[in-house]
Amino acid sequence: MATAATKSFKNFIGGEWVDAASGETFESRNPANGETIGVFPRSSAEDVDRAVEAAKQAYEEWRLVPAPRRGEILFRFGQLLAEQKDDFADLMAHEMGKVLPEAAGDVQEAIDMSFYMGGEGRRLFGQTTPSELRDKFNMSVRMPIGVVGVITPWNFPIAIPSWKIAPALVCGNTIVFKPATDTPLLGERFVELLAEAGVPAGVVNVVHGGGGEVGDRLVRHPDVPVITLTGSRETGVAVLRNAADNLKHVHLELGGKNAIIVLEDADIDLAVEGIVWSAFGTAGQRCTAASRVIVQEGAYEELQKRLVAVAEKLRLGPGWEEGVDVGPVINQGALEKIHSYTGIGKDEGAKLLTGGEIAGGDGLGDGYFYRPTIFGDVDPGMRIAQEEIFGPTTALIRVRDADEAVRVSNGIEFGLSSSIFTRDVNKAFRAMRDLEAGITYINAGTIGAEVHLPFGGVKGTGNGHREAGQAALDVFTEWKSIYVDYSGKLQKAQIDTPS
Ligand code: UN1
Repeated sequence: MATAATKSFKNFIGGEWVDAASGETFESRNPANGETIGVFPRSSAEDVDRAVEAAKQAYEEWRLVPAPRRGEILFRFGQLLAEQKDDFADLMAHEMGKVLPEAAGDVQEAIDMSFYMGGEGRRLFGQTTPSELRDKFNMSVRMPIGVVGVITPWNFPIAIPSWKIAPALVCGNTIVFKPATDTPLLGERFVELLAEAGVPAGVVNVVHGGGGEVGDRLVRHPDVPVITLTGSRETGVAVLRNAADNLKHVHLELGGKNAIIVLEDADIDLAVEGIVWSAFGTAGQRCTAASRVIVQEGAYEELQKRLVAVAEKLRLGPGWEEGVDVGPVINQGALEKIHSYTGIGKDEGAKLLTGGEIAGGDGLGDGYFYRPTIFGDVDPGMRIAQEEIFGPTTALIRVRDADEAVRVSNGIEFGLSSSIFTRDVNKAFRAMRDLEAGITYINAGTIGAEVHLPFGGVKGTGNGHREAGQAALDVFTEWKSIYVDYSGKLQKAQIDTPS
């Protein structure tokens, strides 16, 4: 419960901290113990409209700031974030629940992205090309687009906002940012630090509140030409539909049902480590989590045995405590959903090898803790092998050979991350070619993307765009082709043919 001492926070619009027009609020709670982290404005369309207006006005000046200067602000931001890395990680362990080393990794990813995109300020390369006519110069340049609506999830509450906001800013756009309602304080701190780094008033605005009000208004607002969303497939489809009337650019990063393949020739100890890290890290709440493990029959029994033994040793607890391996899941709804999949798996006839229960007692208090859960003898078509659970649950599937493994890995609606453990270079290269996913790891789990490579997926994971890497620039810019004729004559392309 909120007490008199609970701190209240505001929206950030046009450089001012303001309440929601309605005066309504919501609370952010610590998922490990239920304590209130803060009270935030429950905003509505009116607040979004004000923020969009502020961002639209700020755009006229920001787009003219030289890109290297915009990049320098990102360098400063990265520096400030590095100095405050421990504080941010600690807050993340409390507000979102992930364990401290992973929380520090989340912050590090944002530092990396800020430096990477800061450097982009001196690149933003276009092309120069010859003209087919004499005394004429051709080039293409990247242009900013305008106000970007940024809608982010709670599972990477600092990294993912940086993936969207850093490239959008260096390209010259302005932002209206809606952080997840489960992690609003991290969103607010992120923006506070951007302002401290020198981002001018109105260039980045924060509007707290739910997807139904704030998100939906952003998606439909005629003055927000770009929407970038990381969320569920269902939300992504709705966003795409609702943004269609305004022909918006929509960048979507949606679900995953990622698999690790383990072939008989693999280093089994290494594979077990990779599976544990990918399936149970962040309590399985990553788009890139390994929620399926596809094992060649000769390695199946051994791998299952070792995996279960390691999983049972994992320590659950609050993310900020030393020695904890798995923190809580984000909220009651998530806990119930994860647990319902345990029931579904059992009903489908899969064998529950370990876990499958809500964990309590022993210092776990009122937190939302779920035991690392492994199902064996899973059929590739079962719901637990097809649907995104977003929790610490993984499914072991037995296959005959590498070809069947790749077929099973591909046999889902998503296509984000994929992995294969093998010592056979031919099989590894075939998997690199044939796995239907935006990301493939060889002899590593399904998580661990780095900021300078494109991040995203094929099939139901997205709509063809990528964030991070150079690919992110395509989301936040439009190409302009420029023809400069210095001949002093009217030269007609395709018609005049100079010798
Ligand atoms: C996500 O799960 O939404 O590769 C992002 C990884 C992290 C990013 C995950 N660097 O798992």
